[in-house]
Amino acid sequence: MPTPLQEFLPRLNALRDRLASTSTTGLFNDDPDRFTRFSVSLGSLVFDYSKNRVDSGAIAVLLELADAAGVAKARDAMFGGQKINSTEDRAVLHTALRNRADKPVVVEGRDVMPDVQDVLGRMGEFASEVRSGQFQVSGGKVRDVVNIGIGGSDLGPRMVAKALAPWQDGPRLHFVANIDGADISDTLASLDPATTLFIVASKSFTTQETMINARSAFSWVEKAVGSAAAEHFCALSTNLEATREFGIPDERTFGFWSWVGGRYSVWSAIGLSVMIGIGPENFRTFLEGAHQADRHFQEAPFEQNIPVLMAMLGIWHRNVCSLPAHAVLPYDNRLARFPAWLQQLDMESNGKAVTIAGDAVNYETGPIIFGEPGTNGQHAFYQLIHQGTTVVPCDFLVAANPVGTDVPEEHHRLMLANCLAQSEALMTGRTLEEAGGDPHKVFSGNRPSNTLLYDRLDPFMLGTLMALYEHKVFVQGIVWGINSFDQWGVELGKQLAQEIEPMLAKQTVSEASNSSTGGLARTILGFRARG
Ligand code: G6Q
Repeated sequence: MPTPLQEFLPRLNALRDRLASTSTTGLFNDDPDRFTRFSVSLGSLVFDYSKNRVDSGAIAVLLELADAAGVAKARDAMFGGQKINSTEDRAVLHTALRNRADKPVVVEGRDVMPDVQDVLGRMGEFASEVRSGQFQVSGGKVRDVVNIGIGGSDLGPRMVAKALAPWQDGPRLHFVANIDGADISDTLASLDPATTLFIVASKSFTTQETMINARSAFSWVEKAVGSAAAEHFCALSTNLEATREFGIPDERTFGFWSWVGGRYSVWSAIGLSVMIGIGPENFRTFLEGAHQADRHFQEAPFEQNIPVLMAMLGIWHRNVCSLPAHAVLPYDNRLARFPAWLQQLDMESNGKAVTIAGDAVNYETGPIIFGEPGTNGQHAFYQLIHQGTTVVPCDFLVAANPVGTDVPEEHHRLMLANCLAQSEALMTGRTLEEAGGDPHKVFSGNRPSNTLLYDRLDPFMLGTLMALYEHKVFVQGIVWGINSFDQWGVELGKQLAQEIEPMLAKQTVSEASNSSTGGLARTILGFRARG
């Protein structure tokens, strides 16, 4: 049976072909109110999607598709605690972590909100004690905090910590993720073990990278402070048995639940490093910002619903216009890690080729996500975005006001002008005539973009932005009929690494399954023998 997407594609393709005869600039010329009609506000954020080559007819059909695909029902099932992550038999409830309305959220007959509030309260107390110096490690007040975690236990808190740097008045925050010993060595090189607190962030508490980094950190502290080393550790995990075995007492372990997916976990105990940095109150404001987006997603009609519109424009680009990539371009240096965070959110969630039922899909799913902050990217990969053979839809993110900068206002004004100029250049292009007959200076134009403009990047706005993208990814997963909440694609490599590592340890590669892996392993051993 065809999926709703397959059923709608002929209609959408016809609309695309009809629109191909007009330019996006032409659509603006035809409709002086286009910006007003193709933008939506949420508090002090504006989502402008007017620079996509779509008209109200195309938007209407896309929203009809969202309806037919059952987005509203699926959304209510997620918020309602149903086990929508069917391949792992789990509910998906990161929204409960920021449920500031404190409405009951029932999973298997039990309201999870008291547990959520309890952990948030404990995190708040601990964070306050660390910040005030009431909590002491062997060298006294904590001066540095190192979050050890990877994937979802790293990308969210690391991105948020950088984004909210002006709010940071606690100990300095550091993040170690990579199994490459250079990561932890370089981080520890400038730290004093006596005044450093380590947060071991791992839902499973079995992740190879995190456990080896945690053990190396422990040895480093132990060497300096002896038996007091354990005082320097706390844990964020669902696996109490393993945290205890590591030697971290329950009072310094902050739990969460199976219904919090790794890439959605910054709202849970995994956000502790951020909370220590910016304080519990600002962390709660961050949750409130996300809650605003949750309510908007639940309550706004589809034609005014930012995540639904973002998602369906993405479907238009991916499935109707066959565009393989999507760039996220924050004109905000503190959002430098936002593209990396979004890469995991989007590509791990929607990089799937089978439907929930296990059938192969015969349409495209998640795009390749990439990005860098503007204006840096302008001097790098924007060339391809403007003139390359692949059209790349872009999201521009920008704040009207700078925060916590001590330089002339001109910096921000110039950045804003650049941001607006880029989306305009992508859309309008430059004809051969305008280029003085030089084909190298021609820009095709009609290159689509959205702009997310907000008053300023603060904890509330960051929470809103992140949650809007989470829901966008969710909606697309529903339209594609895939499970956005599992990540089996990360398993095979992990398994093979476990088979390859003993070959390197034993220095014999006879068991290699193919001549490339075997050849590379032998070469590695050769290089290592030479030192
Ligand atoms: C995210 C994934 C993955 C996970 C890491 C770390 O959705 O599940 O990125 O967060 O593999 O896992 P642990 O927190 O269990 O160490």
